[in-house]
Amino acid sequence: MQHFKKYKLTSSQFPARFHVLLTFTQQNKTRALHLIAMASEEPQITLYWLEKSRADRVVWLLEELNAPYNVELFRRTAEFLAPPELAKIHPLGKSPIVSVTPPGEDAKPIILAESAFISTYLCDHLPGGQKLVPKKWKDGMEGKFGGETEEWLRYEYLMHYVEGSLMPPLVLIVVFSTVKSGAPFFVRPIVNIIADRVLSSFVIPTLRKHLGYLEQLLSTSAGGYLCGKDLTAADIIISYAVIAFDGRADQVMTFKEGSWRAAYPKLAAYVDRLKENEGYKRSQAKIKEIEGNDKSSKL
Ligand SMILES: N[C@@H](CCC(=O)N[C@@H](CS)C(=O)NCC(=O)O)C(=O)O
Repeated sequence: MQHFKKYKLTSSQFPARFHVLLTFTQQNKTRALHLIAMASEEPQITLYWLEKSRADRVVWLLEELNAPYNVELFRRTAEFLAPPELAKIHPLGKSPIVSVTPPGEDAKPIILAESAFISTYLCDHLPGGQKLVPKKWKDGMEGKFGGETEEWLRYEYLMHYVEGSLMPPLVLIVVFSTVKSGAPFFVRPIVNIIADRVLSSFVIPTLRKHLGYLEQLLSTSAGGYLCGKDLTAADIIISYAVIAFDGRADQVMTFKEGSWRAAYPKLAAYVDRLKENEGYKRSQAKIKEIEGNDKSSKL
């Protein structure tokens, strides 16, 4: 029996968002997508999206830029890991992964991993991508030490900071919570003592430093976003972390002000601002649509 899949393509080439629904067999998929790329003279962008993952950032980025893209859906395993099929796309098997096939008959797909690199590549190439990257040089200061704008310095820093510094303590909180709840009952008391000790002596204090630091960055920003008055790709990259934190902060930490929102009001307002963004809302609708697909692994 043949399995038919539906692919939805959106195109920024048209004044209004334009949707084409195509139905074809799984075997013909690669050839069909390739033909579409050639015919439209657009690159073929595929996002390998893992449920409940950082790949949501890339959905927002692509929606923000009104870019045409396809999604391949991967469900997590019972252990909450990525399924082994993802490692066929990139050896580390982590999401997000994006493949970009340039137009042209002999074009080979370029495989991109790491959220910040994916974002930089897409902003460099997609129409409108540069609106998400601050201007680098102050006028007349091109190429000089200290000639960079404050917005650009923040942007470049944040693109490294999110995965390099902010995500590790957040991931550790998830890991230790899972270890605590998943330990067999006869060792659970000892596991809880060890996990709580690591959390309270290292992870939570580190996270408090980050929260204070982000509050300070927002206090000194020239606008409502982390780099300044405009939304940048760095805000999109950090959104996954701060929005997820908003959802569980008061369960994992205590604050003398009563709640995390009371303790860090500027950061809380920033989280709300991100959620109000039209591109973010579109990405949430798209994620619902992706998640709603059958459990057979691919969209
Ligand atoms: N530094 C990478 C992190 C990628 C990553 O760790 N992704 C997680 C999902 S949030 C993943 O694929 N986890 C599944 C696994 O490791 O099995 C990035 O920024 O893209």
